[in-house]
Amino acid sequence: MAHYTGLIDKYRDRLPVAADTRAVSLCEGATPLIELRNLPALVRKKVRILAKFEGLNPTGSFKDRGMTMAVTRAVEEGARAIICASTGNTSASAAAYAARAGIACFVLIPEGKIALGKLSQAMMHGSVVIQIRGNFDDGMRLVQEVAKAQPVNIVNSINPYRIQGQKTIAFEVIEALGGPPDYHALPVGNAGNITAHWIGYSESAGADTAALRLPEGMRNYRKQKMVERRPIMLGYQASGAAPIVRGRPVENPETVATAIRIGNPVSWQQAVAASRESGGWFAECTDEEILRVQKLLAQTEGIFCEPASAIAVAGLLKDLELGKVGEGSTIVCTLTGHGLKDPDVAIAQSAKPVTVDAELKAIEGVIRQHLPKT
Ligand code: AN7
Repeated sequence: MAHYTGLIDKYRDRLPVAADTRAVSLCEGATPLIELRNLPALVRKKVRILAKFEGLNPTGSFKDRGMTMAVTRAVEEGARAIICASTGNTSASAAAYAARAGIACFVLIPEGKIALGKLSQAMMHGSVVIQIRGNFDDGMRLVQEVAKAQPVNIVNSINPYRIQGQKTIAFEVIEALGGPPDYHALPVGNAGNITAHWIGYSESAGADTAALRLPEGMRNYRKQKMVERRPIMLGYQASGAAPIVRGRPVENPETVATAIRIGNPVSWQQAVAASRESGGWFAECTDEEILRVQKLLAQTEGIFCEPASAIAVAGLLKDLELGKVGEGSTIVCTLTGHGLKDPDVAIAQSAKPVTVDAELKAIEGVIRQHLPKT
């Protein structure tokens, strides 16, 4: 078997790159699809839930799928620098791929509102980190303004190459399952990812979609029908940052899931089109629900995702309980980012370490106290 060299090389004929385009890649993609073993029984539902664990990408989130495309194209176009606004993961990914490509990277982040792991990545990869006294939506607006006058290439998901790279997640799910799932659940922040998922599924089904906004000159990769149908898309937002659920922008979004602390998503219309065409819906989860399920996944399945990612499963469990998703279904949940991204939130909600003297007796005491009863 050939050595895996990343999603551009693998899906070259389904992506807007030339046969000889040299990919800027960190071998992103090919993430595992992990069947949940314990959670369905725990909630007493006869369903098959699979986690597409995007936290296992090179920088720990799904953003690498879009970033390999965006940076590859930026380099081809001769860009000297890229720029993005970010709640954290886009900045981490942009910083890494810019380093790989040997170009400069500027990231705008909301001061004090990005997870520590993500900040450490943007800094360590040598990007210029600009903290703004404002939120992601302010940053997004500023990036678009500044790119009009400065020689910087925007790598947020308004860059169509980002969406093209991210659509490959649907290709991988179809390959792994031998077809689409019945439902696909994921978090919705700036709404690029749900749009990309739907484009990937639509292309695989040989179907058209209004979610696809093609810039001039870009091919439509809708091909021969490889699968018969598309899944129902379930998009979940945090209650304090749920503009699409509410039907209006949220001026001051707030949630513990800082990755999706977004009040006015750029791909709002495309996401609504995707959801409608699929027969799906948007719903919300509270911070408490998000954190409860993040911990549940970590402690019953061994899967440590970040809070924003856990909302895919939290929302699904609610919709299972409501009977909106029926028993017998197969559901894929995209776990968008790794739990290590946000150590503060993880530590704050976990049992504290016990400190004892370095003596056998003390250790035995702790073991006796915590050993499961036979
Ligand atoms: C873990 O990094 O917007 O709906 O600037 O980091 O495509 O925005 C992150 C978004 C879900 C939402 N899960 O995806 C950013 C940023 C995680 C994320 C989302 C994000 P979109």
